[in-house]
Order: sequence, then structure tokens, then C-alpha cells
Amino acid sequence: MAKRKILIFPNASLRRKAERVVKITDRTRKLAEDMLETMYDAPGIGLAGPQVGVMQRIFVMDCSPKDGDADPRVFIDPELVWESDEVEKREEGCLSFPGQFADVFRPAKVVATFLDIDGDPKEEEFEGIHARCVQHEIDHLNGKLFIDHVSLVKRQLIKRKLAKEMQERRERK
Ligand code: GNR
Ligand code: NI
Repeated sequence: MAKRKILIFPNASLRRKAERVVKITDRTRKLAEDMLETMYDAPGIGLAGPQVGVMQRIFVMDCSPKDGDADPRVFIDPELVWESDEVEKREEGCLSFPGQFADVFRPAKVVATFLDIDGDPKEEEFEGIHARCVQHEIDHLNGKLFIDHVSLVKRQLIKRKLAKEMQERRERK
């Protein structure tokens, strides 16, 4: 396994739409392993291809409680096929926006179809933090980011704070 570099906003790759995987190869399996390692190291609960500069429709996720067993999951060519009318507010962060958080409203439950790492088609309902993460990651595959779901004022604030934070990091080096 190998850790990959996580791209930080405003990297242009984060705004591009990723392409379908369709054929799962050894490279896909290696990518998934690398993405899981990168996500755990960060640490985060999800990571999408575009965040490591791979413009493919793949994401990894582990929303298991910290004191429980790990639950590494790989989603390929995921599609949201249902979302609840009920929405829920949750605080979101993103590994491409280190240190930034905002309340985001999204459907409380969703159903997604996807291929697992063996290429087997799956359909699954998600709720709670899992539903939140699945939606956040599928957004990444479409070049959409959590700041697109917040007010203009909050969005500008996050962009400014992130730029400042990254500048300070550069100066510390
Ligand atoms: O680690 C992450 N935490 C998180 C918290 C609330 C809602 C979504 C997320 S996903 C994020 C990792 C990430 O940036 N995935 O793209
Ligand atoms: Ni993210």
C-alpha cells in the first residue's frame, strides 16, 4: 500500500467530473487500497478519487465508531437512486479543506447503487453519518464540494480561512 497526496482546494481537479470505472483491474484494487490508507492516515471517514487526483468514480469510506471494528468500504460507479424528503443538518468537514467545518443540510436517508471491489452490483440504504458521507463523496465525483451547500457569506469565510491556514503552513516550513 502507499499513501497518496490529498489535493487541497482550490486545486482544479476538485472541480472536474470523474469518469466511470466500468472495468475493475489490478490498478483499481491498488488505488482502493491506497485510498483507504490515505483516508485512515489523514484521518477521515471518506475519500474520493478526485481528492487524490484520480478522475475516476470511486470512493472509500469507513464510518465505524473509533472504539469499534474497522469497516473499510469501497464504492465504484455509485449512483443515488433515492433520497428522503426528510433533510438533516450536520457539521461537515473535508480533507480538501483542512480545519474548515460548516453545517450542511442534506437528505437524511439515501439509497445508492454501486459496484463493490469485486465488481458485484449492490443496492443499499444509508442513514445517519453513512448517508451523509455517501452524499459528500458522490458530490466529489461530480466536482461538487461541501462549500457549495452553504451560504455565500459562509463560503467566502471558509475560503478565506483556508487560504490563510495554507499560507501559514507554507511560512512555517
Ligand atoms: O473525514 C470527513 N468527515 C466528514 C464529516 C462530515 C461529513 C462528511 C465528511 S467526509 C470527510 C472526508 C472527505 O473529505 N471526504 O471527501
Ligand atoms: Ni471531502
